[in-house]
Amino acid sequence: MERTLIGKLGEKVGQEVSISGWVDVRRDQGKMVFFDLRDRSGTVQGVVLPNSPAMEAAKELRNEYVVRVGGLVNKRPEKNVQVGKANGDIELEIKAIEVLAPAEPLPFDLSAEGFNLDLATELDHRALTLRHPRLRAIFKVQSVIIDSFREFMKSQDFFEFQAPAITPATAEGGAEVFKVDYFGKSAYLTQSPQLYKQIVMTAFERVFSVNKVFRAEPSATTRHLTEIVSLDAEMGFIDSWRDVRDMSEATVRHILDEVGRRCASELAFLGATLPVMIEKTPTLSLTEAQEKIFAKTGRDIRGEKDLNPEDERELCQIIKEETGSDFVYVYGYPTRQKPFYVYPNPEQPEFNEGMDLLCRGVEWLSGGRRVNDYQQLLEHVEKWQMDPKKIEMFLEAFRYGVPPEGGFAFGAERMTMQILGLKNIRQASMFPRDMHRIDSLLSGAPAETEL
Ligand code: AMO
Repeated sequence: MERTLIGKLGEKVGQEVSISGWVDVRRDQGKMVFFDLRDRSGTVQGVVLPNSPAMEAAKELRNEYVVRVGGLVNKRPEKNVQVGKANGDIELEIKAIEVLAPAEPLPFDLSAEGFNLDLATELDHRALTLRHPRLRAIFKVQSVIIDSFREFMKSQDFFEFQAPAITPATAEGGAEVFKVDYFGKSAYLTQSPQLYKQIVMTAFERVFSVNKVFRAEPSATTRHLTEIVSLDAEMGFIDSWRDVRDMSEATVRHILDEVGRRCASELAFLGATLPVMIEKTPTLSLTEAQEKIFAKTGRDIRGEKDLNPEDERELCQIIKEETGSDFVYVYGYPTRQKPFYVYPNPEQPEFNEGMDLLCRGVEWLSGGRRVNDYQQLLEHVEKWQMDPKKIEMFLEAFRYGVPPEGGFAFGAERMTMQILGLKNIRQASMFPRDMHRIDSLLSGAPAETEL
């Protein structure tokens, strides 16, 4: 008999069906055995009655056995209906069971209610914990974030390209880069598709990419990973960095709308509320942000080159209280604080036209206007003490006419973590990498890596 998906069983009341999936939970009650059965479309309760021909086979089933089950879809009696639960009004009377694959006894309780692992154990057993509804919900939300980023970019006429992972130079500067032994020569794992998205922009005008990027973050924090999914965009013919801000705001707004629309049950299950994006997200210069924090808390960070995590948390709190917005843009960082490609403000060249978007106390996104004048780029390359030979491919594009341009990028994991209110970014990465972990803990790593 053809397989019916569990999510479609409601349409088959009174009919014999065949379903395939996993044993989610087994419950023995007197002479009857109950199973929750699970496939990609949902779960359903099945019952094996005492005189059922399936009783013999039912005896050997444990959680996570893979089975093909034949039976009759029955309406549940009124008193047994579970209101609001998918398939809560039906039950499968099981008449035949075929084991497709057995499962060893589980090392922990994987049931929806009983699952209660510390993060390190959850990560050590990702191969199993991924099956839990909480984890599946998190990664469903993440896939909608990435999908809706793509959809929005395409709707705005951005062209998708694939950026290389192996690069001859570091785009973002700093020491946070993995060196690769490349046939005896040195190369790097890409920190960002930055230079490539700028090159590709010169051919296609509006471009985006969904790429793995690598950061050799030497510390273990709750918001840093060494491998992330970077959602990048770059656009030509802007008048100022504010056009980039507006495009990034519209992108985030679309993503939030789509997550709200397509993940309502996941958000409810995870107890998450979407961050509030008001009509126009508050936008402050770094100096204004520092003044605000000083005025509100008395903590004087005026003149600092950047906001630290505490400043970011406080600024978000202040903005939330003042405007109701969970988001705030901060622009105008000291020019030398940011990478060489960021455009200095012509009126105040010591500050640049770079920006960050913060939400719920954490940076989600960076971007801004770029230097598009070749001579100015060369000056920056010299000032930032970079080797022009290593970025010759990038420089070549800028010798041949590049319009005023800018772009932005955000990390899919940060966004997932902050939308869902997760405490640790590792929960928002299916196979997180940090300085202590590649699948399992690296030798010599401290046992406690939950920071
Ligand atoms: P930046 O370095 O700020 O900017 O990175 C952009 C966004 O990527 C995320 N992110 C991280 N998430 C988790 N762990 C990390 N180690 C990590 N590093 C970065 C954050 C951050 O806001 N080329 C510029 C972007 C641009 O100007 O277009 C860049 O890479 O969400």
